[in-house]
Amino acid sequence: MCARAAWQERVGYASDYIERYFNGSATASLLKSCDTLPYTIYQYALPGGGTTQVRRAPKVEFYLTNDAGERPLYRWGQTQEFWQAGYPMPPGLCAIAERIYQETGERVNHAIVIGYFDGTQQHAPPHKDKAAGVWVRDGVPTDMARDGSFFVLSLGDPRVFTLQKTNSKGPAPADIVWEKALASGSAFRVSARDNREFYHAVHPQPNAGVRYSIIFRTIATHVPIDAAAAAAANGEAHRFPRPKRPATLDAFLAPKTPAVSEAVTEAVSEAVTEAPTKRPKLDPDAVLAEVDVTKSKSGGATLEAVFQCSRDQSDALRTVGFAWSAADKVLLRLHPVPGATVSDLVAIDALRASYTAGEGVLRARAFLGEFAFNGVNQVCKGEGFSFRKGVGWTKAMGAEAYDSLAGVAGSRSNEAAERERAQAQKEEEIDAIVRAASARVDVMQYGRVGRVGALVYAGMPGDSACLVTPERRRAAWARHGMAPPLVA
Ligand SMILES: O=C(O)CCC(=O)C(=O)O
Repeated sequence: MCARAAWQERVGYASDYIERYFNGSATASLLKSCDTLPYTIYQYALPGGGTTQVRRAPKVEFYLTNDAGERPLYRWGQTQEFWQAGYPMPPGLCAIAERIYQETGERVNHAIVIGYFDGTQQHAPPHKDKAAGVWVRDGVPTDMARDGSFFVLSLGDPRVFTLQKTNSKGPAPADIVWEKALASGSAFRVSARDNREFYHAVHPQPNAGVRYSIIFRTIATHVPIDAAAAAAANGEAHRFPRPKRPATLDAFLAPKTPAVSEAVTEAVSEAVTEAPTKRPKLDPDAVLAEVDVTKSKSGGATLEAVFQCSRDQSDALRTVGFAWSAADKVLLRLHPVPGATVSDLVAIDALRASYTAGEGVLRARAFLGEFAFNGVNQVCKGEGFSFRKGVGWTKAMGAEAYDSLAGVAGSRSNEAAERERAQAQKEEEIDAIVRAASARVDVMQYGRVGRVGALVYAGMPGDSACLVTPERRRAAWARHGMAPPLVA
């Protein structure tokens, strides 16, 4: 984070607090976004066994996938049922992640938004974030990168954030390393060292108003996305019942006209803290017109597949319902229709079927957005399947019925043909490269040894420059597991 701001404070060994990280309008718009999110009550696995609901910190999780399309997994004690909770990071949060990178060099890939709706019910007991190198109970994973800071952005009514030497819920003054009511629009970077050395907490604060925090982290553990498990964890069954918005929050949502000195500070703040570079956001419609989209249709249900696109194009497509299938390395978007059948969805390869212990199981290949999930759910339910968290849509069926369903798998999918065409094209390109290299070696060889009989013989790169006989040539190519190309 920028080291020059006058309102910046050095904290602990190597942490920074910036009171005005966002200007007034950015703060108001972030606050508004946080105010409309679907907060989830996670289940926590108690150390001695059993679980409890984490009502003290309703959250919404967001992530950036890695190049393999896998999502970061940050385990802080939640039950496995919630490991897939969360959503791809929306553009507003991506822009903040980029800004953090520009300012600190840290590539954060994960953000949790926490809603503090009530001063006493919502709080964070003293703890350390689960980073490699932090002391944790046996068996607790440390998914955060060893040298990663975590970044706390605060919005709304300030809550006191405490860095403390012990994990006391009522720390003595001597235990407190630093304590501050974090201003709306502020950023607090807690360094890896300060996280290792100290505990941090947001203690209960009676009468505090609504506050949201957005905590960015760099997570080193990645797992493939499981669309069905994500839909279950994000589902209404776990929704935090939001209390009615208090009038105090409206005051934060409508930024006051700043006094003159405030306006000056704001202008400086904006100049100093403006995100230096933003990746251009592409228009998804324009991207759709540029890339090759393979469509598979059956009974009105359509599955669109995009095999090749740039990262920016992929980001744009994800905003319009495409999701990455890590297993098949393809971006997919499904449009189910109520009139479609389960067989249609299996035939276009939108759902994959398996059979265990007398039960047919259908799983989606990639994360289904809410709209597609509801459509598939309606179709499956209509044919007696029911959705089971972490598993997919299941139905008891005989082997014969299953075989007839599995028999249509992929029968209306154009993806396999497209994959074969792409593979053939790739092989043809490789052949062309080998032919060109071989011709080049021939030319060089011709210059060196002249013609031997009617043929010009090609060796392999790295072979010694001796006279190349047909035997030597064959042996050289064989060492690389290939036969020599014919040379006219
Ligand atoms: O919400 C905050 O300000 C802090 C939350 C926190 O300590 C955590 O999620 O680790």
